[in-house]
Amino acid sequence: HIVKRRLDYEKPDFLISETALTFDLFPEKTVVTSVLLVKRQNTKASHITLDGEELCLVSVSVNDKALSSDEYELNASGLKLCIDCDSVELKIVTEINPKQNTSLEGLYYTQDAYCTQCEAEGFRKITYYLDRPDVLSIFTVTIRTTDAPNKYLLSNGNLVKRYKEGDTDIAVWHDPHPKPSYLFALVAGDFDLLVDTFITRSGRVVNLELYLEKGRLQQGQHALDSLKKAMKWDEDTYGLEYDLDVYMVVAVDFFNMGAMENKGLNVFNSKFVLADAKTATDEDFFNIESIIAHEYFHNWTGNRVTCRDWFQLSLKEGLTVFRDQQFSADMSSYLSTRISQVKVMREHQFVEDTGPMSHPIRPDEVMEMNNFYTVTVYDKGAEVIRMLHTLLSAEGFRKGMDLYFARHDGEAVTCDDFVDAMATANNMDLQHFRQWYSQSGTPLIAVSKKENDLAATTEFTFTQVNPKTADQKEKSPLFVPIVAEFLDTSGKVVDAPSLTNSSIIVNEQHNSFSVEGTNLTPVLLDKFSAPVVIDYDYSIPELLHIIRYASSSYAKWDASQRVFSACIQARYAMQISNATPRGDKLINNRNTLDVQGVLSEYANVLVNADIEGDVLVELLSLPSTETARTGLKTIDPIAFEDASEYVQKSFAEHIGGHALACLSASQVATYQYSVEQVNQRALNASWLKLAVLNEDTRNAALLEIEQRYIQSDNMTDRLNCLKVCQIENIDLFDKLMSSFEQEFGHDAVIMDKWFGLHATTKRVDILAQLDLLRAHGQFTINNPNKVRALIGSFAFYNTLGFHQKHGAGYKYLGDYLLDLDKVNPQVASRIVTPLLQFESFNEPYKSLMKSQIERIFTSKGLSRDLFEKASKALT
Ligand code: BAL
Ligand code: ZN
Repeated sequence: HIVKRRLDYEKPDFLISETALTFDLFPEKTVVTSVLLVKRQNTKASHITLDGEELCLVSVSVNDKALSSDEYELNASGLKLCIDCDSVELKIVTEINPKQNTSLEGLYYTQDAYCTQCEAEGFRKITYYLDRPDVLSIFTVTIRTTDAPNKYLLSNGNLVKRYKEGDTDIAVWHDPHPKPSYLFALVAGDFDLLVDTFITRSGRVVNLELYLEKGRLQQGQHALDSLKKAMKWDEDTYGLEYDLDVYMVVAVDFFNMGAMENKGLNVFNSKFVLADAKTATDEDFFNIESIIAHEYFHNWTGNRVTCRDWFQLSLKEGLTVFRDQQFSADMSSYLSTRISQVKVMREHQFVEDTGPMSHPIRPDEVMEMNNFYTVTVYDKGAEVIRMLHTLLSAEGFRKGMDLYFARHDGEAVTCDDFVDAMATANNMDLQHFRQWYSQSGTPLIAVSKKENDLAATTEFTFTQVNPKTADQKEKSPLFVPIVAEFLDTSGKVVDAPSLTNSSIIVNEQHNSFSVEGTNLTPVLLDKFSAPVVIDYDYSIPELLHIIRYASSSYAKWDASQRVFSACIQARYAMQISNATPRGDKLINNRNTLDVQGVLSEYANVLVNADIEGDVLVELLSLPSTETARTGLKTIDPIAFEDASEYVQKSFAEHIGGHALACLSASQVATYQYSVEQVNQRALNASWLKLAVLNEDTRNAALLEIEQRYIQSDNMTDRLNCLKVCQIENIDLFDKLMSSFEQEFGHDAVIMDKWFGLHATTKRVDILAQLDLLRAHGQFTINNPNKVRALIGSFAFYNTLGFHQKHGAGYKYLGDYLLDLDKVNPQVASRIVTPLLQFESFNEPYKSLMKSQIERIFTSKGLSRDLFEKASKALT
C-alpha cells in the first residue's frame, strides 16, 4: 500500500477534453464503452497511465486502431499505453459486475436499481480513466438497457434523447459543464417521482425531480421544500444561481455516505430524504434540510470550483459545511444548531486529533483517500472558514467569495487559492492564519488573571500550548480569535476597548490583555469562535455568574457544561481514589468539590432564573464523556460512566419534582416541524428524563411515558419515550420496543432507530443480543445503514457493553470488522474508530483494545482502508 504526499503533486501530462460513455446495463455483466479525446499537455510525455481497479479489459484502441496486449501494460491499479502525439481518440471497452460490487463504490446494483458512487476514487472501478479531480471533461453518457423495470435512466446534465431500439431502452445525457470523474453519476431503476419547479432570480425555470422508492412519494415533500429553500438562500446570501435545467435527487437504501453532490444528479442515502411526522424525528427533519442544502451548495463550492487534488478536500467540504451551517442557523434555532456543531467538534474532532489518525484539515499524507472524509476535514475545516468569517465580517467574507468565483470558476484549485481570494478581497494579511491548514491538533489556551487593585485593572494572560500529535511533533502558535466579554460583580458587561470585533487575538505563545476593573468574570470563546480548548480555572460561583448574566445563551450553555464536568470529574476522582469528599463548596478542585451542593445550587439557578425554553433545554443536558473528561489524559471508562450517571441522577433528585410539573403543563399539539415545537418537544424530553431519574417522581413519569408513547402522533416523542425507559425501566423498554417492531418492522429506514436503541441498551447479555439482532430479517451486513445502526452504535455509544473488563466487547467488534472488511472496507474503516483510541484509556482496557488492532493488522487480505488505520495506531 503506497503513501501519497501532498507536496508530490504534479500537473497531469494529459487532459481529457471529451468523454463519451456508453453503458450496456446487465446486473452481472455491464459493458462500459468509453471514448476519450485525450490532449497531451506535457510534450515530453510519451505514455499515459489510466487508473483502473477490478475491471475486466475487453479492448483498447487508439485512433480506431486496436492495440494488441503487448502494446499496453495492465496491472491491478491501471493501464499504461503509448501516446506520442498531442491529441488522440482513445476507445476502451471494459466489463464490470455491479451485482457483486458490495463495496458500494463505482457502479453497483442493489434492490433492482443501478447506482454509482465515484468520490473519491470510485470512477476507476467503472472504466480506465485519469481519475483525479484536476482532469475536467465534458461528459456525454448513453445508457442502454433491455430490462423493462429500469424505467428511469439518469445521468448528469440535461437529457438529450430518450428512445427505443427494438427491446433496448436508450437515454442520452449531456453535461455542458466540464467536470472531474468523481462527479459522474448514473442511476437506472424504477422509482416514484416527485416534481416541482424553481424559478431562479434571473427567471430561468429549473425542474426539480426527486426519485423515491415506490410508495414513498409523500415522504419526499420535506426534502423538496428544503431544496427550494436552499436554492433561494444561496441566491440571497451569496448571489449564486443554479446552472442546469434540471436538478435531480435519487434516494437509495444502500449508500456509504450521507449523500453525494454529482452534477445535476445527487444520490442520497434514503435516511436523509424520507420524512414524515410518524416516521422521522425532529433531528431527521433537521438533517434532511441541512444535507439537501449541503449537496446543493456544492454545485458552486465543489462542482463549479473543484479541488486540484484530494489533499485539498477541505477546500470544498469545509467551505460547504460552513455554508450549510449558516443556512441551518437561518432556518432554525441558532443556539441549538451551534451547540450541536460544537458537540461534533468536542466529541469527535478533538478525539480524532488525540489519536493515531490526527491530521491537518489539509492532510499531507494519504494511503486511502476514503479515510480522510473526516470530522477534521469537514467540521474543523468549517470552523476554520468560520474564523475567517469572524475576522473579515459577513461583508468581507462575501467579497472574498465573489473574488474566489471570479478567479476560479471552472477550475480545480487549492486551499491556498481560497485564502488568497479572501486576503486580496479584504486587503488583509492572512499569512499566519494559513497555518490552520497545515497544523493538526487542538490548541490549548491557558488563561490566567492578575488584578492590579491600584490601577483597578485586570490583566489576562493567554498562553497557547500546541500539544504534539501522532502526525506532527513540531508545532507553533496559531492565529486564534477568541470572542470574549467580561462581567462585573453585578453581571454587567464592562467596556473592553482592546477587543477587535469582540475578539481577543491570541497569536503568540503568550498574549496579555488588560481590562478596566477588578473582580471580573471572563466569558471566553463565545459561540466557539475557534476550535480550541480554553483552560481557565473557573470557580463554580463564576460559572453560575455566567449562567445568570452572560449576554450570550451559548456562553451560558458552555458554562453549564463546565459545572457538570467539574461534578463528574470530582465524583470520578473520588471513585478512583475511593476517598470521601471533604465537602468544601468553593474550592474548585476536583477532589474536594461538594457535588451535591453544586448541583443543588445549579438546579436552584435554573428553576428561579427567567430562562427561555430553548436555552433551558440546553442547560438541563449533561456533557458527553468526551467533553466531561477534558483535561484527563486517560480514564477508566466504566468508572467514568458511573460518575456521569451519579451526577445525572443527583441532578434529577434536585430538579426532578419541578420536572414533572413542567411536563404536565406542556401542551400537546398536532405535529409540525417548527422551531417552537421542536424546542417544546426537546424540553419535554429533558423533563421526562429527569422525572424518571428522580425517585419520587419515577413511577408517575413512567406512566406518563407509556401513555405518551401510545398516544403520540410523531416519532420524536415516541423515540424520546423509548430512550428514557431504556435508561431506567428495561421491562417497559422491551414492551414498547416490541410494539415498535410490530408497527414498523416492514420499514428498513425506521428500523435503524430500533437497531440503534437495542445496540445501546445496558444489558449484561448485550453481545448475545447483538447476535440475535444480526439474525433479524431487516439486518444485512451489506447495508451500511444497518451496520452503522447496530454495530456502530454499540461500539461508539454503548460504554458498558463495549468496554467490558475482559475485552469481550472489543473482540466482538474485531471479529465483526474482519468480516465486514471483505464486504465493505469503507464502512469497516469508519467503525474501527472507537478501537483506535486505546491510548485514552487505563489498563486493562488499553491493552485489550490494542490487541484487537494488532489482530486486525496481522490478518490476511486486509483492505487498504483498515490497513492504514491499524498501522498508524500501532506506530
Ligand atoms: N462529497 C461527499 C459527500 C459530501 O460531502 O457532500
Ligand atoms: Zn460535502
